[in-house]
Amino acid sequence: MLSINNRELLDIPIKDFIISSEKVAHVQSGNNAEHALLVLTRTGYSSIPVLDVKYRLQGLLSSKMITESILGLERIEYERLSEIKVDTIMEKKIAYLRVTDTFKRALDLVINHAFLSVVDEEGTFVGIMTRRVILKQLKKYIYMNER
Ligand code: 2BA
Repeated sequence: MLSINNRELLDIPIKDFIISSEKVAHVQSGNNAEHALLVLTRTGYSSIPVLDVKYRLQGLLSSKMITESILGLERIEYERLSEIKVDTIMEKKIAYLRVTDTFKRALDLVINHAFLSVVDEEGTFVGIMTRRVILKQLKKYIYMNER
């Protein structure tokens, strides 16, 4: 059985593992669904953070949320995309991290979320922590302690 000092890893602050905001694709809550779909399609990500004009985290938007919003009875009503605002279709109740959180909280949350937005004390978006980054750190730590 693997014997590692769990606390050592779990207590590490997440600060060093954040993908900074400049590298993260996002949309603004006031954008329309057409623009949002363009961003999601161009970047290839299935869901991205929604921010307000002051860069505060507002929610999460996925292509599925957009498709559902234009689903008519018999057809997909693409012509409605430009009328729909992101803040009316985004997920508002989302899990997120604070910059001061530890690896343990990120690990707990990432089981159900592919990525977590990270905010500072004022709620300003500073970046994301992805499942990939968390798994990489976990793998590194396990391999290091195996030797
Ligand atoms: P997904 O878009 O569903 O992507 C799932 C995984 O597929 C990603 O895991 C990554 O390994 C790979 N992948 C998808 N699109 C990629 C791309 N354009 N370039 C490189 N690899 C890509 P993670 O890296 O753990 O990301 C988890 C989730 O975090 C992503 O889910 C996406 O929703 C979000 N994400 C990651 N990086 C982002 C960024 N720079 N901007 C916005 N959202 C991002």
